[in-house]
Amino acid sequence: MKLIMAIINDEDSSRLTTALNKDGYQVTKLASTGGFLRVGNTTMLVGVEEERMEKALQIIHDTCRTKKQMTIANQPYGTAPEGFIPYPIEVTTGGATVFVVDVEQFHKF
Ligand code: 2BA
Ligand code: 2BA
Repeated sequence: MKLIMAIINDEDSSRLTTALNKDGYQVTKLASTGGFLRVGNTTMLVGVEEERMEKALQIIHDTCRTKKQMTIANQPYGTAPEGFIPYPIEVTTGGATVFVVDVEQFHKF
């Protein structure tokens, strides 16, 4: 058995849970926080039989594609230089950071 740990955007978590459940995967969703941006993200734990792992990874890949979107570059309140004009920048969102580890034991008590 393998344990998939997928760190994803909050906005993709509901769709991913639905997609995995639809294919019979059980999922545990944890609220997490990225250490760099310090904003919330979602960590999904999926325990799977080895032969069903690739399919689960495919679902994660297909559901959490990266997308480019425009946002407004903002300076923290009080630090913007006088005359600073907020400007649009392109950022990449979505995607998934995925770890797969061997499960030594699996119990349901
Ligand atoms: P990603 O690399 O796509 O990572 C998204 C989130 O996945 C991370 O959130 C973190 O929660 C998790 N993550 C990624 N790699 C990990 C690892 N090796 N171990 C454990 N968790 C991991 P954040 O830390 O808030 O980072 C958000 C985005 O900021 C990252 O997106 C990356 O594009 C950028 N980033 C992170 N650290 C950076 C750094 N030191 N310098 C420049 N950009 C950085
Ligand atoms: P939930 O996913 O909310 O599932 C709660 C209970 O609903 C499950 O209890 C199971 O009895 C039932 N259930 C789940 N999916 C089902 C389905 N597709 N069809 C019919 N009944 C279903 P448990 O199996 O004792 O699991 C309790 C909680 O443990 C789960 O909450 C989930 O958070 C976690 N979990 C269980 N197996 C997991 C796995 N392989 N990977 C990740 N998390 C798992």
